[in-house]
Order: sequence, then C-alpha cells, then structure tokens
Amino acid sequence: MNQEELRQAVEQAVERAPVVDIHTHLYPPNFGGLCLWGIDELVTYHYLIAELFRSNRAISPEQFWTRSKQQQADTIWEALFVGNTPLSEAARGVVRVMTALGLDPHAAALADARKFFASQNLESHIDNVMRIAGVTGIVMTNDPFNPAEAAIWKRERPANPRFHAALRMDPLLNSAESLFSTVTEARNFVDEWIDRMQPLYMAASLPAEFAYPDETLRTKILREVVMPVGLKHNLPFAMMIGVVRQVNPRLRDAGDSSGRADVRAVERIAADFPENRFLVTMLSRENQHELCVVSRKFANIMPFGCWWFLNNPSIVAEITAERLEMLGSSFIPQHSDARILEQIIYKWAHSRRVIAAGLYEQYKQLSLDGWPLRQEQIERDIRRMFSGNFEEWIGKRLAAEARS
Ligand code: RAT
Ligand code: ZN
Repeated sequence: MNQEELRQAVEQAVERAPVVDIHTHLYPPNFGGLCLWGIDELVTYHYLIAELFRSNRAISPEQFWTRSKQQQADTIWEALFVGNTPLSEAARGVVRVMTALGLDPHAAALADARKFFASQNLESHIDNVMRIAGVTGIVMTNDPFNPAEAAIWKRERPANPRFHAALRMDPLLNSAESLFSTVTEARNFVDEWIDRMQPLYMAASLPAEFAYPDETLRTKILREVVMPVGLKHNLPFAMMIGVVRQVNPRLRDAGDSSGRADVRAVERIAADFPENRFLVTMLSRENQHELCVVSRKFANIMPFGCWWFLNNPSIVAEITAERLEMLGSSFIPQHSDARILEQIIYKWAHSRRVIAAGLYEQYKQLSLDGWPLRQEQIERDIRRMFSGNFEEWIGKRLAAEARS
C-alpha cells in the first residue's frame, strides 16, 4: 500500500468497525422515562444547557427550570442554533444528528423535527440509530441507589438484548456516612444487585481528590467490598476519576466540573489487587499521560475513553496519539457517554474520524520504518480497540459483524 491507500484503508476499516459502546446513560424503551430520545431531549442535553447561559445572559437558571421541556428546547434552539452558529462540539453534534436523520438543522423552529420523532416506532428507530452509528452493543449506567431505576429492575429486565447493564455504585463509595451497618450487609447488597442486573462490570465515578489507600470509609469499602465481590463474580471495576460535583448547583446536571487527580491512587490499588481487572478513565487532560504510564506498569489496568470534557476532537486526537505510542492497541479509545439515544450518531462519527487519523499517522510511521501494512493487520488492531479489549476484560463476546 502506498500512503494514500493506507489512509483510505484505515479510514474505511474504522468506519466499518462495529462498536461496543462501553459507557452510556442510555436505556431500552421498557425502562420508561429513563429512555431518552428525540429532539427536545437532544437540544436540552446538559452540555448545551451550560452553553445556553453563556449566549443568553438574560435568562437565569431558575427561570429556565420553571419552563416545560419543549419550552427549554425552544429557548436553547433560539440561543444556540438560530441566534448563533452552532460551533461547539455539543451544538455541532445536534446538527450532525439532524442531518443524518434527514432533518433541517437550519430550521427556525423545532416543529418539523418534533413531527418526525413523534412518527417513529421506537424499537425500529433504535435499530436505525444503532445501524447509522455502527454500534452493536450499548452498556448502560445502572444505579440501584436511584429508587426509580431500582423499582424497574425489581419488575423486569432490559427487553432489548443489545442493552447491557453496568452496576454503578457512586453512593456506596462517595458517601461520608456508611450506608450499611456492616461490611457483610454491603457485600450482600452488591451481590443481590449483581444477581438481578447481571452487569458486565461494576463502576463508580470518583472525585478529583480520590486517594487510595487512606483512612476513609472509601478505602475500607474498596478493600472489603468492591475488590472481593469483583473477584467472586469475575467482574472488572471501572474507576472514573476526576469529577468535581456541583461547582454550580444552579445548573443542576450541567453544574459539575473537572479536576486533576493523583494517579498514585490508581497505581496503588492496581498493585494491591493484581487479580482484579480495572477499567480506568480520568477527566482531567493533565492526567492522561500519567494514566498511560501507570497502564504500562500494571497490565490489570485498561484505560478507556476520552471522557466528558475531553470528548472534543482536538483532545481525543492528542490522547489517542499518546495511548497508541505508549500502549499500542491495548486500550479502549472511546465510549460515547450518550444520554440521549441519537447522540451515538454524532459522538461515534466524530470519534471515528479522529481515531482513524491518529491510527493512520502511527501506521505511516511504522511503514516508513520498514513494516508494510496488510489489510488484515489493520482490521485486527481496530477490532481489538473497538470491541475486543472490552470483551477480553468482561470475558464475553458482544460485537456483531462489520457494517456493510
Ligand atoms: O458525561 C456526562 O454526561 C456526565 O454528566 C456524567 O454522566 C458522567 O459521564 C458520569 O458518568 O458520571
Ligand atoms: Zn457517564
């Protein structure tokens, strides 16, 4: 292959690769109000709510929250898409989704888009959206501490087999006071939810000041609950580190921020529990290189995704390049974090483009060093990154065949 052929081969292989989206906030239709989709949800995504107040300073968060969902969507549409050019990543994402579904992103109002979504059969719409995004498996974020979600799980399971559970345990690890009177009680609780949800992994988001080991309840719970339960059920533990919750509570979900964390905590826990497998993502750009270094030292760490404030093309490009250079194909380049179904269309389209460019660059250097690439090698690497590494971590096969 010459360089142009190589570039095309990489782009096409990345474009066709079926994705297992390992961290989303999506739910199947039988989870009722938790399953978010459609134009009003897309336009009121919390990333865009934060942007609204920067472009329309006349409206206060308190006024915004008194409005209905449709009115909120209209307010954001007017401020970010009619009165301004949708330049930001989150705004551009809405444009991409509308274009992919045949809707007009230049529309002055959302009426036509609302009609389009109202006429969809949700199950076939999900099939269509997943097909366009090239996503074959969706991993949810399932919170047994949320009474609304827990009530659904006590009645039923996800009716769509392409939605997989992940047991999210933030309150267990982040509450100042113990939620259980004994370690046994906490373990039983987690055991019970694992039996009910059959999750692919356990997960928690952790604050920027996350330390391990320390004198807190969190260290005790990690050591005596999460690690042994992980071994018992053969489940990885996902640590999502670096959140600073509610720096601006007036913005609700849009009010969280990011902070630099201490990667030593990741190193210590990986060393203390060599039999446990960890999925790790960090929210601060400053932590990314350190996370690659730690992953070289501890093969039980699988770095994943460019999370939240990092899911912007310029930053995905930088993180992907440093991971390829330091870890080869032994990492999971991206997850979508989609909260609204159709977001997987833009999040994966944007990520695929950047990841393909980074991979091409690395292959080009390799071929200049004297290793001509073969198509099947390219496809093998991409399969590993887009589904295989995750499947190895969870010990299950999920990905379907390539997209046509
Ligand atoms: O990216 C997001 O939408 C955040 O609000 C969070 O959900 C974050 O991804 C998390 O899982 O805590
Ligand atoms: Zn998330």
